[in-house]
Amino acid sequence: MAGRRLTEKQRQRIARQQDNRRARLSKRVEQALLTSGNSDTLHGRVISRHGQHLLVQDEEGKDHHCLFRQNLGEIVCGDRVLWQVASDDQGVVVSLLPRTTVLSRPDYSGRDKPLAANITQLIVVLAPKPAPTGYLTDQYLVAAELIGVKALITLNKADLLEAKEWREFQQQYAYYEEIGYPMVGVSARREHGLEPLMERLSGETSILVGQSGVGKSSLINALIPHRDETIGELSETSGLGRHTTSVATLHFLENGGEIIDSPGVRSFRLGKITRQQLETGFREFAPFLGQCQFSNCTHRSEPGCALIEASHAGVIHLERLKNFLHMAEQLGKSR
Ligand SMILES: Nc1nc2c(ncn2[C@@H]2O[C@H](COP(=O)(O)OP(=O)(O)O)[C@@H](O)[C@H]2O)c(=O)[nH]1
Ligand SMILES: [Mg+2]
Ligand SMILES: [Zn+2]
Repeated sequence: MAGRRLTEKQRQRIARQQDNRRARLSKRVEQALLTSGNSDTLHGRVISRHGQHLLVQDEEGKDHHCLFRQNLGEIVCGDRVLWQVASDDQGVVVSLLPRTTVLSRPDYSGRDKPLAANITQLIVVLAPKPAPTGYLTDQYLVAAELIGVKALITLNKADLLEAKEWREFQQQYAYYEEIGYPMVGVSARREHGLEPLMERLSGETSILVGQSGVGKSSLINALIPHRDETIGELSETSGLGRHTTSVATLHFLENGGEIIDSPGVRSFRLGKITRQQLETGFREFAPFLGQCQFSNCTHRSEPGCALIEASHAGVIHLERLKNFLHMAEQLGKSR
C-alpha cells in the first residue's frame, strides 16, 4: 500500500480540513437542537451512514435523516441510538447505545474503522463467477470468530452451472461444513429455492460479505420483494436511496431477520491482532494448539508440529493451514 501513503504535510492538511468540518457541523447540530425546542429522546436504528449524515429508523419503521453529535465517535450501520427531532425532516442523534458486536477493518491509515454494529451472523457469499479466493474467505471467517458471531457460507449463482458442475462446486467447499460452518446453495436469479437461506436469517442480524460481483445486492433484492420501490421513496425524501450499494445498509426481512448489504470489499484486512488471536480464528485448530513440540512453534516447518501433522492426516485442510501461515506473515508487517 506504499503508493497510497500520505506525506506528513498532506496528513496535516486533511486533519485540519476535518477539524474545520467537524466544528462547522457541531455548530449546525447544536443550532438544530436549539431551534427545535424539543428535548424528547427517541430510540432509533441506524440504517446507513453517508459521511456525516445518518439514515435512522424510528420504532414505527419511519426513516429520518439525522446529524449526530461529534463526541459520539464513529456511528455505523446497525447501531442503536437515541435521537431527537430537530425539524420536520431532520433529527439529531444524541447518544450511541452499547453495541453487542462490531465488525471493523483498517482504513487507509491503518486505524480500525467500524463497518457495521450489532451483527450476529456473517455471511460469506461465493459464486462460480467471479472465482472465489480462499484467502479472502478465511479472512472473513477469522473476523467472525474474533468478534464472536456465527458464520455461514452461501454459494450463489447456482443457475450458472449444470447440476453436476454445481455439485462439484459445492464439493470444493465441503470442508467448511466439516469445520462447522453451514453452507447453503442458492441462486438470486431463480424465483424459488431461497428458503434455506431465509431460514438461516430468521432472528439474526446478518451481514453479507464477499467479493464485488458475487451477488450480495441481488440476493437482498430477491429476499425482499418490493425493495426497489422502498428505495425509490427513500431517495425522493432524503436523497440517500441512490447510494445504498456504496455504503453498508440495513434491511428488514419479513421473518424478523435483519440483513446488511456491504459494499464490495476487494481486500479485507484484519485489524491489528496477535498471533494467538489469529490461531483461535481458525476454529478447527483448537484441539492442536499447545500440542506442538516447541512452545513457540510457527507451524511452518518445525518437527513435531501438531498442526502440520494434523494437515498430513487430513484433519486440517491444507488450504486452511496455508492461509493461516500467509495471514501470520502479514501480522508483523507495517502497512
Ligand atoms: N446468473 C446469475 N447472476 C447473478 C446472480 N446473482 C447476481 N447475479 C449477477 O451478478 C452481478 C453482480 O451482482 P450484485 O448483486 O451487484 O453483486 P454484489 O457486488 O455482490 O452486490 C449482476 O450482474 C447480477 O445480475 C445469480 O444468482 N445468478
Ligand atoms: Mg452490491
Ligand atoms: Zn506447530
